[in-house]
Amino acid sequence: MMDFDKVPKVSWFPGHMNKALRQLREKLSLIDIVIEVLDARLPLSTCNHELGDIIQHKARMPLLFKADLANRDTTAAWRDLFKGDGYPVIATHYRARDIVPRLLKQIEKAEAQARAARGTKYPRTRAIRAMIVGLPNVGKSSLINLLVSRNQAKTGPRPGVTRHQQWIKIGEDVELMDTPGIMYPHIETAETALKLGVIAAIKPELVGVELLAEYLLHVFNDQQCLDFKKFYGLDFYPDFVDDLLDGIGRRRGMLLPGDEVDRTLAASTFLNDFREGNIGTISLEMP
Ligand SMILES: Nc1nc2c(ncn2[C@@H]2O[C@H](COP(=O)(O)OP(=O)(O)OP(=O)(O)O)[C@@H](O)[C@H]2O)c(=O)[nH]1
Ligand SMILES: [Mg+2]
Repeated sequence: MMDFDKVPKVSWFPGHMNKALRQLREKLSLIDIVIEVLDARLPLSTCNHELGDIIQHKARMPLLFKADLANRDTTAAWRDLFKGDGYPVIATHYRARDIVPRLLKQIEKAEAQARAARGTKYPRTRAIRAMIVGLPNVGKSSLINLLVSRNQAKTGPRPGVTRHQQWIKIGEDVELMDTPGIMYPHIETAETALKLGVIAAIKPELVGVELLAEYLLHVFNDQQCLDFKKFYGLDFYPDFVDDLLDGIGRRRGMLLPGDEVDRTLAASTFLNDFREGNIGTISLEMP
């Protein structure tokens, strides 16, 4: 069992977070729907619990992204949970073929739902304006690139609104703000910091790559997800992070003078292989 007491307390600069929230509030006055990109492996910890208060009656659509890296059944359970709470949710990833039409359909549905909930009687007279928000590294830019590459037509800056805001037409009836809103997490426990570090939503160095590798090994062992043994050509299942890093380091020749394994490099390799989906698809949070 991992000892969470050794995880350093990750501190945040409130000014940083407040600025992001302030900018978000300003931009929100221009939009009709917020697409909140969540990491499918970590939907709860990548979700912003203040967002509901900020966007109020506007439509909100959770997008369980990077679903190719998560456990299929767990993602389905998360999707059902969000659905049960009344959210129009989609689970997908950047290589999914049908992503653009699915997203457009869901945006229109969500916006109609939100309008009905507000009791709006009049029909819409302009395109639906959408904005993508999410924590660092969850895939916001990849998603925007996907949407843009299908439809390069950028509409110019809108006079009288925000001067530098670009809107991208992504469907007959939907426009997307070209810059995503960056959110910051609330890190309440050491385990949350570890989870966010593992998916690189916070700088891994803030927690420490060796600690992150230890946590990831703990999760792999816990979930009996042991593909990494074969991937690294290990002839044993490591219970302890020391054995894992030693195994990876020796197999890959990550040695320092004196025949010592470069543990930081071995830990980073393990984490990168996880982030790229090379050592199994697992979820870090269960509904
Ligand atoms: N496997 C997988 N990788 C993805 C997916 N989407 C994005 N990535 C990768 O995740 C990393 C981060 O993606 P970005 O699109 O840059 O994420 P972002 O939210 O814009 O990140 P910041 O700009 O740093 O906040 C990149 O290496 C992407 O290639 C996905 O659906 N599946
Ligand atoms: Mg980005």
